[in-house]
Amino acid sequence: MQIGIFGLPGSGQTTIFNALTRGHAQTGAASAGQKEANLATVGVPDKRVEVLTAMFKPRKTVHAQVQYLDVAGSVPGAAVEGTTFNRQVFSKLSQADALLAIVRAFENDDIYHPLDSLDPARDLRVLEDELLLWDLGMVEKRRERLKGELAKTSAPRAEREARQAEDVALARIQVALENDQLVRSVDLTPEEEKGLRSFQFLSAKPLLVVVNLGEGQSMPALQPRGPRVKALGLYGELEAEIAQLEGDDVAVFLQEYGIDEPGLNKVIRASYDLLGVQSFFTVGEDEVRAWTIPVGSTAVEAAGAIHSDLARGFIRAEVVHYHDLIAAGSMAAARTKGTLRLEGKEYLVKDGDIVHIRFNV
Ligand SMILES: Nc1nc2c(ncn2[C@@H]2O[C@H](COP(=O)(O)OP(=O)(O)OP(=O)(O)O)[C@@H](O)[C@H]2O)c(=O)[nH]1
Ligand SMILES: [Mg+2]
Repeated sequence: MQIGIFGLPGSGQTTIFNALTRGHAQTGAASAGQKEANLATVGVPDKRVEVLTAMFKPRKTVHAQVQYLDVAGSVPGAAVEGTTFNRQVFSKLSQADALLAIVRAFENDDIYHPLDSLDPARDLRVLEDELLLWDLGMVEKRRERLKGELAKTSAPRAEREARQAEDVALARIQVALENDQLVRSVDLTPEEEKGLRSFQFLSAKPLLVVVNLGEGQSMPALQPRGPRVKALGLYGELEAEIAQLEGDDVAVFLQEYGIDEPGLNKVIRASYDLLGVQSFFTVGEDEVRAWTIPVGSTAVEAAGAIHSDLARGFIRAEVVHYHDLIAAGSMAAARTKGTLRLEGKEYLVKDGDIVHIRFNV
């Protein structure tokens, strides 16, 4: 799972990237205009994985993984002009599963704001417009080419029909974009969505808006557009400091500043929600491991996330929920209580299920 961070220059994107990844990427003037993106893979923090590790004492513990991508700040209007620089930035974002927009609220006269004033709601509109204009450019280009292709009457019928269907869907998207709506807001059939997936529309991706707050500031009002969007506030600079601390120091620091939990936990939770994914666990002497699957996945789909052989040769899944295992105290006790039970292929896996696949290939 990859989350692409973007924002206006100097909004604190790299500061928050560091907070989320415990990284040391260069921030501030020294990094301004840098074309190289920062990329880091981190384990998804999950207390349940720690508790299971203490219980099973495995040789190895593997957290679910999330990758953060931090690109250089986007200059407003650049998506329209399509400068090479911005094209590089936005095409990097196309690979991400979800986007994280950083909006500046912190005050600091020494740090340049490209729009000359602090206005988080406006900045979010500007960023959404950038995504929208990028997508509109792609739609226009593709429809222009389709026009030529549709004019060719010699093409096989099935091919012409597929192109016509594509053009119909793209026309709907174009109307939405021209009316300031994001691709996320357009109702597409599952087939249309599949057909258009290769465009990797930026405004189709779930969006998490993080307002970078200065000390003592509270969350400003925002009006994010469309569905599959969430907003939360983080004290970027503080969070980047917290991320460099170890052990007990973290709790002390958080308490001192009245922060209930590290920002990286909040961001992960919100991202999982937006992406519609959840975690299940596998446990044993060898390995305790967290896996990420879409909400609504069946037992056989969960097996497939582990290995295709497990899905192919699926017999049964032994399942116990994390809470039931903790309540029982051990696998054996959970079995006696009946909370560890056998489930079939169609069982809907829940967040926090501990799953053991019985299979035969
Ligand atoms: N006061 C204050 N300053 C911050 C905060 N977050 C970032 N800064 C400062 O703002 C400057 C820019 O931060 P960066 O994280 O480099 O910003 P960026 O968005 O990555 O900038 P570009 O990559 O150049 O677009 C740095 O000097 C940071 O120390 C914050 O929450 N409060
Ligand atoms: Mg940066």
